[in-house]
Amino acid sequence: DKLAGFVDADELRTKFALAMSAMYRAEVPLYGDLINIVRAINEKTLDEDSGSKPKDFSAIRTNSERLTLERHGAIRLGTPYELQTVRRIFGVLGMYPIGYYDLSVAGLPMHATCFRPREVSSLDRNPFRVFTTLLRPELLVSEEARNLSLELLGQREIFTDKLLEMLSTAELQNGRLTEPQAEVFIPEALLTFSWRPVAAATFSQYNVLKAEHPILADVACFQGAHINHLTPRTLDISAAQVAMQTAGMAVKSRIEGPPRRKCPILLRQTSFLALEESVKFRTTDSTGDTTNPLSTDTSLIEASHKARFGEIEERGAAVTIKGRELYDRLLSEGMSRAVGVSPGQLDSIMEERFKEYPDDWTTLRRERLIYCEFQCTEKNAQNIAPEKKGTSLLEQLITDGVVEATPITYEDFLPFSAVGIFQSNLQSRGADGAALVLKQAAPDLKGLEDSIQTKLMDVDEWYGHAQTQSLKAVCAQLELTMED
Ligand code: OOG
Ligand code: NI
Repeated sequence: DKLAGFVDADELRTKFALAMSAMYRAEVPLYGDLINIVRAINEKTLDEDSGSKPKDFSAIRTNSERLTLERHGAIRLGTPYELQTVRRIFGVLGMYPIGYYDLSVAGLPMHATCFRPREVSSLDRNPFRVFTTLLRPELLVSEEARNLSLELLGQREIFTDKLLEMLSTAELQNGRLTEPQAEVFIPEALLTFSWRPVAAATFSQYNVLKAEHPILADVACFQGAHINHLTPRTLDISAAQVAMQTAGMAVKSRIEGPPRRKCPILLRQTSFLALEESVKFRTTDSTGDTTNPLSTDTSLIEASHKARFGEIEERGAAVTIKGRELYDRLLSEGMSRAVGVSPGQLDSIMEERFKEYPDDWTTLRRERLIYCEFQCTEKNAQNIAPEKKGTSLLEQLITDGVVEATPITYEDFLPFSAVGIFQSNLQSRGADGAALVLKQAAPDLKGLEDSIQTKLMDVDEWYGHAQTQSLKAVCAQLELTMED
């Protein structure tokens, strides 16, 4: 729906993502190196693909234009107000909250959602997504840490006045901005997610929170919600992992997600470890002048903070609820057999365990383990015969070459992988070496929906809908009813 005079949301998202990528490259130069590694591997993989591989066994591919742009980032927010405002920012970019991720199972006082485009056509143009975490202060046992976090978060303002003005303007214009307005909006929005060299907290406040859990210090002590990684998508993560090691990066010891397969499913991820970045802290607290956190800039001290890292991902097919249950079961069986083993041994255990997970597209589809998009081919259905025993009409049409099935790409995240990424990048233990104990470890979808003030779209409904829409189109074209 192009409106005269307004910038298309897909276009604006691409501009924003490119600007964010340029910003992150300047802030974390290793990210630039990572992009180069991934680009080289993707080009090589696409070249090899243009050879002759049996279709049934080729991995999930995507058009190279989308691939070059494709990134996901992650931010950690402190309050419902911050989350609501971030929702408004991403809304202008055509990104909406999808999915609920509980991180309390791993001892993190947080839960998350993902902002991304909802339309397949928008995903194809630019699938930029942001994994967005919100602090759950109510889970913190330490009253001191909870109160201090809330005090710091209550004082900070991570959005500029100009940005808030642009958001109101967009909302009065049906969520759209004109070209000149967009030119103001993008840098102002970007500032929210940039690295601020001066912390909002004093050094002693920072240390109190860090001693409780490093994630608290990261969420509550800064003047912005710095983007903590920006991830390109690779077509061959195993090759990219080796290339990262060869380039001398401090790479995480193993790839998260399913083991290497012929038919990739879900998401495989790895990262280089967080860097020590220099940051200045005030030494006196802000009780004197709370409106200007820099009012005592004569007493800044230099220290460092570790939060930002680099990550790569390889995306596979989206799995159904049944497929996900099988994935979760095999993963947890593998993990329970892997206590105290090396990363290499863990990989072998997982590969062994996952032999139970079918690894060809036809079986995956027939057993309804993956979601597919269906399409009519050029070939006409001669006469659609009544079903042969044991095969559905749909499978028969696929066998006859009338209908083609393509696995739908997984566009979301995995909570266990996210936790693995979190943990490899923060010391997950407090200063005294004890793990952070939460008041309770349980998901709170309603709590996150109340905080964000909107419903989160259900991930399975989204894939189910995409599959059903494609089936409806096939039926209409072949003049069948869905019951057939
Ligand atoms: C988010 C980590 C999760 C992923 O790709 O699973 C994530 C964070 O560290 O803030 O980005
Ligand atoms: Ni990530």
